Amino acid sequence: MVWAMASAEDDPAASFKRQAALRALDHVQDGMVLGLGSGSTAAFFVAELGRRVAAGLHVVGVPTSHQAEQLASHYRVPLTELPSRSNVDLTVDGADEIELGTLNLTKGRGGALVREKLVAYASAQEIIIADASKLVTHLGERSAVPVAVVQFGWERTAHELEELGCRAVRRHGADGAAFVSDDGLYVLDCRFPRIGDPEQLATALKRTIGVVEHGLFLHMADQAIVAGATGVQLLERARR
Ligand code: A5P
Repeated sequence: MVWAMASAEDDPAASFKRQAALRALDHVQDGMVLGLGSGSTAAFFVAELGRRVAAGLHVVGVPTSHQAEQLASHYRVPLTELPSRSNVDLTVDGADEIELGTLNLTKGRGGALVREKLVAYASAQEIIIADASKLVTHLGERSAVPVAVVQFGWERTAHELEELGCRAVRRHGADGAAFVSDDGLYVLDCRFPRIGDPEQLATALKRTIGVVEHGLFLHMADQAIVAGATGVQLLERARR
């Protein structure tokens, strides 16, 4: 199944998502290896990329999920594996929260956080595309932190995570069954009342046995293209 493309009619934010995605195409150059993000905003990017490939642009994509892979194939964007040594030139992906200033992110509402982080980490440049509702002052304001865990012993892992101060809820799909990621993992949505120190939390999450990866993406985004009622803005990560 190909990722359902939202229209402005059924998603009021869809036109903003599309505007941000189209602006990201300005950063694509012939010959690039591109990380292809997952989610409804990244889907607009992949669709437009496909049109440009059909018009003669030469790029090769590294998909961050089965859905991104299917969508890219649908639009005939050539694909490759994540390179073992060289970098991905540029990744364009969505996010659930973008912290103003740092451009730290929460990601993973679509459950693709493990591959998204692998590709982001391998990328020379990461651009996040989003509608303005994703901007936050502090991570955790609007989203839980998704945490991908192995299925075995997940309730014990959830308990360990709750010891860090959150409520950890196993994600379910629309059919009511437990959601299982592309890599066969459960996702626990961890709602923290407040994330005071994202670095410390990221370290604690990573240290928890049973956790494969978490949805805090710290110091990974270089730029964010954010579209809203006042137009499209390019945000740069504040360097420390
Ligand atoms: C996928 O796992 C996520 O990280 C998405 O990138 C994120 O949820 C943004 O999705 P939308 O563009 O659909 O809001």
